Amino acid sequence: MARFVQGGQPVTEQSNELTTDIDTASPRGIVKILHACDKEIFKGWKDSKGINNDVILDKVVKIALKIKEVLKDPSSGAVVITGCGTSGRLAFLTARTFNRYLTSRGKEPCFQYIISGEDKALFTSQELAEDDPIFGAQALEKTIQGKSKVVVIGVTCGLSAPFVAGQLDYCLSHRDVCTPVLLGFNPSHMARNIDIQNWNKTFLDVVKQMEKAEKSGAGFILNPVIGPEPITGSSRMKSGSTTRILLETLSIAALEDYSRATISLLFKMYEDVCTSVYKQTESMASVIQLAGESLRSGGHIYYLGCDGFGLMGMIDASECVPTYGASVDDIRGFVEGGFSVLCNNDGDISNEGPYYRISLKDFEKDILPLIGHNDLIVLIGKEMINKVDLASLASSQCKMVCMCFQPNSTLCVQEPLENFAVVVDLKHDFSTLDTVASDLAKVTMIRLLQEIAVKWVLNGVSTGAHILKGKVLNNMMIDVKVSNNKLFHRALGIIQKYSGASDDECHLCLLKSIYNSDSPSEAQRSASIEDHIKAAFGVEKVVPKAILLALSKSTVDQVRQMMEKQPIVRKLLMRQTQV
Ligand code: F1P
Repeated sequence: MARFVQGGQPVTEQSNELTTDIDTASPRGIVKILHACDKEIFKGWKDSKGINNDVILDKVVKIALKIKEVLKDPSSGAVVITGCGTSGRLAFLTARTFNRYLTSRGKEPCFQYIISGEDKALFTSQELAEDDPIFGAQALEKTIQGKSKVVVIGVTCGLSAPFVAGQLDYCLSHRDVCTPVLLGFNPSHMARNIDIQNWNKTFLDVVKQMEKAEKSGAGFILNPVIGPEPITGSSRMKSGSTTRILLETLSIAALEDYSRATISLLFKMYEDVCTSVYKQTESMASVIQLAGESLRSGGHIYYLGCDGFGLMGMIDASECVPTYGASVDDIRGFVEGGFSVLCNNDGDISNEGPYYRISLKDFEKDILPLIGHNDLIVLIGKEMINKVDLASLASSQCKMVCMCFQPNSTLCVQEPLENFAVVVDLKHDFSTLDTVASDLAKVTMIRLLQEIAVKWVLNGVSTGAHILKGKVLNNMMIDVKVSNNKLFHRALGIIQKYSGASDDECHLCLLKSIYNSDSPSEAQRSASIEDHIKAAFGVEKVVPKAILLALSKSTVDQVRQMMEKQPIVRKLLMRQTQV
C-alpha cells in the first residue's frame, strides 16, 4: 500500500463513501447528501457510535466537573479553548458566548481563547502559524500567567496541529495548574506521527502522554469518531459542527451543573435541529443554485447578520479561501456593529486592511456601491431586513435571500419578503428546553442552536456553490492551498490518488509545481516542508498542476498552457484519465 493513500489515512482525511458523486449531484441532491453525512455525527460511522454514547457522555461529565471547579473561583482560574483555523474560530465564539453568560449572571468572565496567527486568523487564513509548537506553548503560558487552576481544551480535528501539540505538552509538564483536554475526531492511534520541525515529538507522542494522564484523571481525550468529511479533509464541516456542539455542551453543563441524562438530551436537541435544517431541502437547494450561479459568473456572495449569526457568516466565508482556493472577495461576511460587538483579544484591527473591515457600515461604504446583478446577498435573520439599505440593494438587481427563524411551526412570516428570491424558513420547536433549562440557559441555548442551524445552511451554500463552480472532483477539493504541514501531506495524497504515481514521483511533481521548474534545484529539493509552504504562497493551482505533471509527463510550461485553455481542472483531468 502506498504511503499516502486511503487505507492508512486518519478518518478525518479519508474520503466519505456517501459523497463520492456529490460533484455531479443537483443542488437538491447536494443537500440530501450533506444531510446523510451530518447524520453520522449523531448516529455514528461504521463501528463508531457518534457523540451520544456512554463513553463520550462519561467524558463530558468528567470534563464539565473540572470546568466547574475553575468557575468556582474565576479570578484565579481560566478555561482556555485553543486551536488553529476553524478550530480557533470556534474557540473564540465559545469563549465569547460563555463570558457573556457569566457576565449576565454578575460573575467574572474566565473563558479565554487562543487562535494560531492571532486575531487576524479569525477572518483570514494564517495557516503557517499552526505548525509551530513552541509558539503555541508560549501563547498559552502568556494567557494563563498568574492563574492557579486552568482547563485547557486544545482543539485539532485531525489530531495533528503542532501548535496545539505544544500547548498540550506544556500542560502535561505543568500539571499542578493545567488540566489538558484534547478535542478531535480521529481514534488516538491515528494521531499524526510525522516529525514536527524544531521539536522532538510528534503529535502521536503527545497523545500517548495524554493517554497516560487520562488514566489518573490528569487529562482527557475527547475524540468521538464521526466519519470522514463530505468534502475530503474539509474539517470546517462535520468536525467544526461537532466541535461547536461539544464545546457548548461542556460549557453549559459546567455552568448549569447538568446531569449525564440532560447532556444526552442536549445532544438530541442538536440532532433535532440538524433534522429541521435539512427539512428545508428545497429552499436550501435554491440558495445553492443562486450561489453557484453567482460564483460561476464572477459575482460575489455576501452574508450579513447580527451578533453570532453575522460571525457564523464571516467564519463560513473565511474558510472558503483555504478550502477552495477561493479569493477573499468571492464570499465575505459582515456583522452589525463590527469590532464593537466582537469581544476579541486584539480589539479593532480594521486598520490591518480591507478584509478586516467587517461591519455593516463597512459593507455599505465599501461594497454596496459596487454590487451588481451577479452578486448574491444572504441576510441571516429576519431582523436584518430593517438594518440594511434594502432599496439600494434591490435597485442594484442583485439576488437576495433571507434566512428566518420561527420558534415553532405555527408561526408564519409576516413581513413583506417579496424582494427575496428565496426565504429559508428554519422552523424548529425548542420547547424541550423548557424541561431542562433555567431561563438564561434557555435563551442562550436557543441562540446557540440557531447559530449551528446557520452554520449547517451556510456550509451547505458555500460548499454547494463551489461544487457547481466545478471546484470539486468526486468528493475531493483538488485545488487545495498548500499552506501548512497537514495540507502539504494532503496535497501529496491527492496527487497520488489521481495520478497513481509513486511517492517519490508525486513529491517531485509537487516541487516542480511549487517552484515552477522542470528540474527543481538541489537546494529546492532538500528544503524543509516549511520552506516549500512559503514558496507555494501565491502560486496558482499548485496541486492540479502537479497531478497533470505526474499524469501527462508534460513540462511545467505545457501544463500551464493546458490550464490556460481549460481552467476547469476536472475537465482537464477527465481528458487524461477516467475519473
Ligand atoms: C486546523 C485547520 C483547519 C483548516 C485547514 C487547515 O485543522 O486550520 O481549520 O480548515 O484544514 O487546518 P485542525 O487542527 O482542527 O485539524
